[in-house]
Amino acid sequence: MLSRGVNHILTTTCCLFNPYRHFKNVPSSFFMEPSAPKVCTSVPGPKSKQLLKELNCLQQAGAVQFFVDYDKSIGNYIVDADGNTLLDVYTQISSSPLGYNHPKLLRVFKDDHYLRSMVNRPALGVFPGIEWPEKLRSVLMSVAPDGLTNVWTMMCGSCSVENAFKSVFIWYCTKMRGDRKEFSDEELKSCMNNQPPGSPYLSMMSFRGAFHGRTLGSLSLTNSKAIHKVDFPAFNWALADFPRYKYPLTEFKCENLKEDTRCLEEVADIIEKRKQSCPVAGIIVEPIQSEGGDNEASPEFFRALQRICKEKGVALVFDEVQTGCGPTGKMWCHQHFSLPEPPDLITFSKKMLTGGFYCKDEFKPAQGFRIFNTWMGDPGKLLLLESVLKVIQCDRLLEQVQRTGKVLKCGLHDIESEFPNLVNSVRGRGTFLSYNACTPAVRDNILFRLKKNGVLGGACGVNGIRLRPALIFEPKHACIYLDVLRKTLKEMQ
Ligand code: PSZ
Repeated sequence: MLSRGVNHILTTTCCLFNPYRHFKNVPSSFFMEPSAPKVCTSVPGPKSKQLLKELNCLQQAGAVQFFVDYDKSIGNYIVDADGNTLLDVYTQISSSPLGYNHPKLLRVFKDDHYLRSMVNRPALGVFPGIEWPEKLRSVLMSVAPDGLTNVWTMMCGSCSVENAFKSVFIWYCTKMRGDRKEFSDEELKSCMNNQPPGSPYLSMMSFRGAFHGRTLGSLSLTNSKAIHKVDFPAFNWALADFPRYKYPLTEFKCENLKEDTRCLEEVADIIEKRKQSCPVAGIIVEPIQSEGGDNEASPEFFRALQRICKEKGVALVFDEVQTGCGPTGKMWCHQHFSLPEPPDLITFSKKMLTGGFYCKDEFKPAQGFRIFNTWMGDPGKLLLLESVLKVIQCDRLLEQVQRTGKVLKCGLHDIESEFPNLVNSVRGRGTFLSYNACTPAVRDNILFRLKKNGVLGGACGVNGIRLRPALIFEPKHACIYLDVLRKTLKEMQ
């Protein structure tokens, strides 16, 4: 007799070999997902531990949690090397839009033409394929925020952020030059020695607790954890406080409003103070600070921030690498803020599968090669995104995110009132939700026990636990998460 666990793995595997068997305008539950998590060994189990030994011989693999069987993982369930099946609410650090082995995505490269686009990888900045402008229009521009008429593709989130702020500096310097269209000899000469005026004293501003990437430029904007930054030279760029709210929001309206004002005053202050020495050319902000602890700020905060940027002639970049592509219930999180006008630039990656950024026309440099690298993204990723966007639309996934998010948030509020000694401060939008544990140690213990009980979750900030399910997470998955969390917290009481 096969165990139930093995049986279901067999069922899911059979489904993988013929993934379109049940696919005709049916929503995501057609996946033949398992009906519940199943944990049969410790996680990591013996096979993962053996693989970890092998990997550690080749690199420092201290961050690896376990090894994954990507053939057997399906929908919202990740299957590890030891056959454990976990409900995945972390989804590759929030970067899987449709879960594992979605039939529509498996089909993309069965098309020979699409396969060739992937195999013959172009240097997109110099030799784009004949369909590239049309693909950018029909895929990326179909979900572009209003008013952002330009788009660039890039390899990853950090690379998108780097090139977005390079665009900001080009924009700022062009403005400063006024009618002079050419670079001066002095500028061209001094930049070759990393000196002004060619390498100008200019600053980006980011917020305490922000995460914008790990490449050397973006790392100067990142401020979530010292371990990310220590040992690396950094730009002396500007940092302001990001609001830290008290929860529940309805009880602390006054305090939180004061917090908004305090942070906004600091932003305006810093811009003024730096004006002579190292002017702020742009501000970059996450609509919800993610790695730094899922810190949210009010729509009023963001509207006021945009007003300050306008008044001071500073560009505003929204970093939607983690919040973009639907998890908050809208395509872009900043669309919750009713901004009077679009942000100047928006960076994306993760669920969008390709990195890149949108920007207003005025951020397009006058010359070629100024925003450039070899691959400038990957057309194959855009072809996958094309299918992702179709599924989001056909399966009405943004509505599903809103529905599932309500079930989740409501359930989390119930749980925080049942276990006030363990968890608090439930927050977020859509299924982009989180809560705090009472201490960092309790947070780590909750995540460890959640895994033992079949749920793969993620940490953020000092004591935060975040939910980052795929867009195909349904209310029934929310109920499984809530049941497992409740069981876990009962064990800890
Ligand atoms: O530890 C890490 O390097 C992590 S864990 C999660 C991320 C990075 N997120 C990446 C990220 C992000 O959340 C935001 C808002 N902006 C930029 C980035 C950088 O993206 P990648 O990792 O693709 O370079």
